[in-house]
Amino acid sequence: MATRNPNPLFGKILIANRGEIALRVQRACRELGIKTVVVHSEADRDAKYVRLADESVCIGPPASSQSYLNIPAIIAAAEVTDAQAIHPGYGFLSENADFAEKVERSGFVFIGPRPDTIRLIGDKISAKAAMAKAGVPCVPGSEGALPEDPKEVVRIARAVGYPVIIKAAGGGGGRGMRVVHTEAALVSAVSLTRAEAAAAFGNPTLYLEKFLPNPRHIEIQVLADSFKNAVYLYERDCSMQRRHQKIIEEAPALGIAARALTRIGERCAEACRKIGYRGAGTFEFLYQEEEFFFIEMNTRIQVEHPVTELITGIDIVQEQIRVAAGQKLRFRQRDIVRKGHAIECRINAEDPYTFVPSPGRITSWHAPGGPGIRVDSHAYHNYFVPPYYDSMIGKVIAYGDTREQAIARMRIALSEMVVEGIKTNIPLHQELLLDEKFLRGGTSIHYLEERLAKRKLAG
Ligand code: MV4
Repeated sequence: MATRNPNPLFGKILIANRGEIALRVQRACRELGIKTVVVHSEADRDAKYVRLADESVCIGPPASSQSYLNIPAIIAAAEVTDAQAIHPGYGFLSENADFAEKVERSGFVFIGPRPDTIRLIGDKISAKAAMAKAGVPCVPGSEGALPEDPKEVVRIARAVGYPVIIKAAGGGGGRGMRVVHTEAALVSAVSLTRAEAAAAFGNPTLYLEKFLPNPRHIEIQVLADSFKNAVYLYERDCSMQRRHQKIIEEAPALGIAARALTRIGERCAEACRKIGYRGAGTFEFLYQEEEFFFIEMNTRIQVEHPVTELITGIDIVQEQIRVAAGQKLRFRQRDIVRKGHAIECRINAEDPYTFVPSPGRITSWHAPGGPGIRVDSHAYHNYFVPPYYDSMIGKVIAYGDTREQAIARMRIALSEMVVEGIKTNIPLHQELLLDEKFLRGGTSIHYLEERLAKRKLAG
């Protein structure tokens, strides 16, 4: 006979991730009175968050392909520990529809959308078609996949108007894209991108969009339950990025009219209802000249979720767990009030000038604190940053009544923070927190890279 589960949510959740998000999910579970199982690789065996969990299971060697991406090992760990649900965190298997399906077929709850939804959204062409149909404004472009016939492709690009961008249906997050400025360059660019897409994603399907030269990256956080209730938790500005890696995120986004935000937020929530979305999700938009253009959606919890948590007071990870357990959303749109300003700096173990990863032992660690400061990190004094994974070792999030106060608190926090033994990007953050254009706000997705190019010349 199965053991009785007195928790109306879940008795035990398995966390199929590592690092700061494994700790973050663990904290949400603990607050909800849910026991945790952490799976880990041999490289993460000694991490403190692994010890903090109620149970831990080593699922393989350091290489992700053999541990954090090892579906049979993760499902076996859930079976032997008698977990009821699996939280995938971000990255790794979090947006893998086959994983979600296997989790559910094995009798566990996948904390995320239904596998079919992940599949629909994972294909960028079907995602865009679904969102356009649901009334979300999209970047103008090809209707569906690009045909094989080069003449047809030329006709489509002409109708859209140059410059255009060729994207892979299986891509996303900046992989498998190519900008084309002239008709003369189009056909060879398409065949090149098609070959790359086939090799990288096992899917040669492409689509085409009007290329927006200087947009901001604004995303809308949504939450939905299994009863077609959906709300939006406002926006985040994630334009400060390098090579598709965000480094600073904030909410609210500066200079966007409240009416425009309400309109786009409502469109996103309505789209969730229409496609029967469940869980937390993020609609990614390019924002240019007062207009939002949908590009893709993420079906996972995101790294930058804390900025939204701080301005709304909603614990997004706890809500993910609640709706996965079949509960109704506990609030309606009008209950969600946004207050103040939050900024997140991602702390990476890397050289702040060359961006070369800097794994190794942290010989000294002091986390900042004080009013309005939140630190989400699994690192500690003597922690060894393994070389096998992403270089992010934590996030500092500053909250204030105003953007100026949040920035001031972030500056103080980073000046207090001590990380020795490895290099970090804290000096880069400190530079940006004094940058005139950043302080003015509303910089585009290209700003950081342009600024870094100038720094190189000056340095
Ligand atoms: C675009 C674009 C301009 N026009 N699509 C890059 C990541 C992927 N999510 C979509 N991306 C882009 N799509 C059109 N039609 C520019 C980018 C882009 C970008 C977008 C968001 C954040 C950073 C970026 C950096 C370079 C290019």
